[in-house]
Amino acid sequence: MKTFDKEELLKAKIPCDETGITVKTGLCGFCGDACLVDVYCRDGKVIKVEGNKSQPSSCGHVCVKGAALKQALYSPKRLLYPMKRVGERGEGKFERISWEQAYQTIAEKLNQSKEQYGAKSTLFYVGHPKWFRAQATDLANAYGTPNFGTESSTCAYAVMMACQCNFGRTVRMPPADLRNCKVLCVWAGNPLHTTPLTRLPGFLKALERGVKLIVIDPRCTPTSEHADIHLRPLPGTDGALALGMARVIITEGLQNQEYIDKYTTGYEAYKEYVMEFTPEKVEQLTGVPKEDMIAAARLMATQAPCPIQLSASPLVHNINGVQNVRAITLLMALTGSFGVQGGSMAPGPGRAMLKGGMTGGVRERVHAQQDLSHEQFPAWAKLSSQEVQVTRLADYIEGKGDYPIKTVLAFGMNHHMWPRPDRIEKALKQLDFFVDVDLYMTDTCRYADIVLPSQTSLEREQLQVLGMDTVFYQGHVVEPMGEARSDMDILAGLADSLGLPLGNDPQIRSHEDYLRMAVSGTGLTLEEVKDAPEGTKAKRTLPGKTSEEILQVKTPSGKIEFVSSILESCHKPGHEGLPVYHDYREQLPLEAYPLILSTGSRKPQFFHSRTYRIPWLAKLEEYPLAEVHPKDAHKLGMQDGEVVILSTPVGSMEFVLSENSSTLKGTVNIYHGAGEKDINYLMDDTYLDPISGFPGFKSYCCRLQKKEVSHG
Ligand SMILES: Nc1nc2c(c(=O)[nH]1)N[C@H]1C(S)=C(S)[C@@H](COP(=O)(O)OP(=O)(O)OC[C@H]3O[C@@H](n4cnc5c(=O)[nH]c(N)nc54)[C@H](O)[C@@H]3O)O[C@H]1N2
Ligand SMILES: Nc1nc2c(c(=O)[nH]1)N[C@H]1C(S)=C(S)[C@@H](COP(=O)(O)OP(=O)(O)OC[C@H]3O[C@@H](n4cnc5c(=O)[nH]c(N)nc54)[C@H](O)[C@@H]3O)O[C@H]1N2
Ligand code: SF4
Ligand SMILES: [Mo]
Repeated sequence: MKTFDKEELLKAKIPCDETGITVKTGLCGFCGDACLVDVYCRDGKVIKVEGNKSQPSSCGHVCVKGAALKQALYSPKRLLYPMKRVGERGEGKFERISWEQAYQTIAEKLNQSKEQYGAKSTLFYVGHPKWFRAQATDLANAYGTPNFGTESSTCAYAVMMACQCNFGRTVRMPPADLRNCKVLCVWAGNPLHTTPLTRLPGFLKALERGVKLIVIDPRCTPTSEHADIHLRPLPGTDGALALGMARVIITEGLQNQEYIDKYTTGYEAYKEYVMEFTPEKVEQLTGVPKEDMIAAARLMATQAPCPIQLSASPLVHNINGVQNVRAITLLMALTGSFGVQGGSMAPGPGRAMLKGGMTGGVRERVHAQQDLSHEQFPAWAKLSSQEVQVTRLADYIEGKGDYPIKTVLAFGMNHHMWPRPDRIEKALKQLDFFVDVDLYMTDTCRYADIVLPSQTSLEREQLQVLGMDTVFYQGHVVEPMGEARSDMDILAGLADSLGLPLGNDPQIRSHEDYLRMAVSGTGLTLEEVKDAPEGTKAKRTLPGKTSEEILQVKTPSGKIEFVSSILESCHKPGHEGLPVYHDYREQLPLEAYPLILSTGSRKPQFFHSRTYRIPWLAKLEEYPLAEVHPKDAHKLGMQDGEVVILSTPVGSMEFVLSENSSTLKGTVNIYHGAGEKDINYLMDDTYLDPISGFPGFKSYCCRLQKKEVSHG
């Protein structure tokens, strides 16, 4: 057998005594999936990251972003020390300070701001990192402001609002019973790219079982390739499609009348309304051939229960988003697919849960009715998880709300996530005081007065429930870089310097207190989970639920509501009780901007703004491409790779044209978050769903023009 010398072993990164390379199990924190990964370390540094074979769901794989964790960890843009701004806002000139100085200054400024303008003029904000939202809400409460907001102002909550209108307060995003369904409908989701390791295995197993698959997506994706029926509506017309399918089901007598009679209310009004959506009208509105729509409706109803799997964002990135998602999910009421085995929100055993939850939703906010979005978005106030809707951030800072925001304390704020980052940049310059806590010196940090360095998932201790009831503890895989601290330690430090409590039972004074509190939900102690590197079986799980329990829904009427009493009680335009279809195109200047612009459909290698700063990943697509169907490109006389000018009613920017036959004709697809090249600079920040306040990211309008080449 050939033997290898040390150099060869090192080059191949082989873990053994000779190389000193060890493999530790870590949690990748790049996206929300938190997969287990094998982290190869040498001399205390990460040298490579691979998939972990013990995790059943990932089968030992890691996605492209997880594989680049090393570069994320050691990026030269990492924040290593607390810093204070010494240049102009936005200029990016900072000077190192100590943690004590930072805490002291922040406490002084926050107290000053409270005295001068009142507590509510301070906004607390948490971006994508979600695990400490509850404690951030606690701090906002203790300080006295109702203005606590998060990245969920454009993600997930609008879907939850729609589901809560239909199925009651506790139903957020009903999961599909992939183990038992005979037919599955994936409506606007691409799990093969977006939740590759958590959702994908269940999805693929369902396909192996022979489940019939309906995919509803304007584009062709790896997910739609598995579909028995793939409907390709024009973006944002899904409400009309769903109502049309409902009409087919009802006119053909395929609805589950027994279920409807027993568990729902408002059916007669709904039945009357959907009759407007004839197959011809629906084809004309959506572009979906009527025969295909009818076939999908029949499959859904005859093979019911049929769970409809939703994702957090594409459908609600539309100005009729909440109503469209209501129309879609009500198909599950019509077919008796909600709350039953093989449908969605199926009965089943309980699972282990860490205490404290993901969102601030577990916390009531102080003076909630005084938050800045209460008046404009009453349904958001009634249904969302106790937050202020912050999409109008620029307006709020500029004083266009009831009162101006003067101070912002943010964790992971990325102002590129909203429409018109340019307006937000201008507004951030007007703040009295701004703190941002991040892993990197981001574009947003450059506007802050103080920036604080936070730790990545590999640097901090973490807990995760694997499968149904295995609690996994990850210690520090590597020592924290520079003086970076865990967000929880930072929150606790801020609370201390402000003399405010963080939580009631128990008070949290450190990251470790937080871990102790979180693990207590599983009946285990921190010591017990620390002693078991492979994970520990929970001693406590949530109680399982029966179908009858699930179907005692918590709407005001106690039934599944075809006519939403919560929306009706808002007495506002667009808040109809029925899932009314309003066509967004009526609001757009389509003559001048005839192409439908859809932004932000996910790519496996990108995660919003953050992957653009990681060389391995950024290189895969250096500038966001404007993807169009080849036939559209030819019509416009444009070619793949050509630099073109894309204009919307807001402005123009250059993009590289990409001919892509998976794009629906008449549409342009662009990814978002790319710093100066961010498509959000061209999105209108008043183009919002009146119910949720979500921007119409997935269905706006644009035109493409050739770039004049100068021949000088
Ligand atoms: N790699 C990667 N994964 C991610 C993210 C990421 O940035 N990168 N982001 C995470 C986040 S924050 C989210 S919210 C999720 C999103 O997760 P997904 O929803 O699964 O992903 P998207 O690509 O946004 O949208 C899925 C599909 O919806 C289609 N779609 C767009 N508009 C419409 C429409 O109007 N109607 C219909 N029927 N379909 C439409 C798109 O063509 C796309 O193929 O992904 C999460 N996972
Ligand atoms: N045009 C368009 N715009 C969109 C979308 C779209 O589809 N199209 N999608 C929207 C959706 S669904 C979403 S979810 C948002 C996503 O928007 P964001 O969540 O704001 O996007 P990220 O780029 O992930 O930025 C999060 C920031 O948090 C920092 N961060 C990461 N981990 C930590 C941590 O542990 N602690 C701290 N303190 N900071 C951390 C990152 O470095 C980054 O600066 O974008 C929205 N914007
Ligand atoms: S899907 Fe990829 S980026 Fe997300 S946690 Fe898993 S390995 Fe990390
Ligand atoms: Mo999202």
